[in-house]
Amino acid sequence: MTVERTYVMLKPDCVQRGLCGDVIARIEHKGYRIVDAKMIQLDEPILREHYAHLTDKPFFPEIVEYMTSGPVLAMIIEGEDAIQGVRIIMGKTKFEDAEAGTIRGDYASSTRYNLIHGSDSPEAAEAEIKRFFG
Ligand code: IDP
Ligand code: MG
Repeated sequence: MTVERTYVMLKPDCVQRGLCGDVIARIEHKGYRIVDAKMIQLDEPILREHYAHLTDKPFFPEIVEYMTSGPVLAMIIEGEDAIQGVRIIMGKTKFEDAEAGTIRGDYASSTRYNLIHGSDSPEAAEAEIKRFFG
């Protein structure tokens, strides 16, 4: 068990649908705490960095359109094994794999509009916290 910090981002659909309170409650109920939080408006250059593994995909322009459609709530979340733990309560990336009881399984109606980002490794968490919080 290691106390970790992870980068979590509540995406524009989560903010627009008024689901931030529910999603934050799930994160807190899991036992994690918010270390820092801020509303930010993303742009294409930062998305090209953040989603560098996806820039060659045909759907990348749709991700940019989605992720710039409104503000996101950027957060640093801390807790025991928080990187993996947040990924578990988020649910899987693909719409058809996201199980009921997870954030995406309960609220996402497509693979693209899936409400939440969470770092997928310690290396990603460190880079993403630096990217969005300096
Ligand atoms: P993750 O968010 O579960 O880590 P990634 O593969 O890193 O998944 O993808 C980043 C984001 O890009 C997803 O959360 C989703 O919003 C979007 N995305 C991923 N795959 C697809 C796809 O096949 N079609 C449309 N959007 C996608
Ligand atoms: Mg990812």
